[in-house]
Amino acid sequence: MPHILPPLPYSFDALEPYLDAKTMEIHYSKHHQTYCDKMNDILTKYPELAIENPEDLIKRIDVLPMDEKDKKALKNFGGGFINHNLYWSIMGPKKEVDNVLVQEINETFKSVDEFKKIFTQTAATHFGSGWAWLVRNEKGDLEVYSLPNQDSPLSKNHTPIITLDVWEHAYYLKYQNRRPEFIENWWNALKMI
Ligand code: MN3
Repeated sequence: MPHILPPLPYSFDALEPYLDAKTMEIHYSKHHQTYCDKMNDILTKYPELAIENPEDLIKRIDVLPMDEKDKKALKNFGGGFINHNLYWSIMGPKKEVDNVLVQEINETFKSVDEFKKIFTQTAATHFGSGWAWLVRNEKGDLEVYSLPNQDSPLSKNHTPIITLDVWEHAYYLKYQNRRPEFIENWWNALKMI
């Protein structure tokens, strides 16, 4: 069965003025849809993998029994599919603060503000296309880093918690080259902290 995009959990304009409706519409219905379609195209050659959860495929991408070219494409398009699913799900027009996460952030980074500073710096200075991540690493600790392209922390055996898309398509229409301004505004759209 081909995979389909989960519905966006809010309207395109729900995150205005931080993320504008036009960017949201193009990002979800063009960029994200394309990742989904291209992932499905690759998986038609591998019916035994196509029935699996894409997260599980990305977790063991390095050892999947696939042609190397297809594997690289699945890493990009399957990664793009799951990364955007997470991205839409952690944002919302209303704060739904996760107090357990906030407490753990306080313990790990001293304060939410200090965490935001580190994450913002990581996202702002990532060179080129990619994502900034807050993950739980293999030791169970919180960690912040960025990854290029559509790479997923799942492939490092880490669990993604918060992520920010810093591909230009995520902000260019509204913010042009002002990635730091986009990031500062984006914190208002993140619902859990
Ligand atoms: Mn994107």
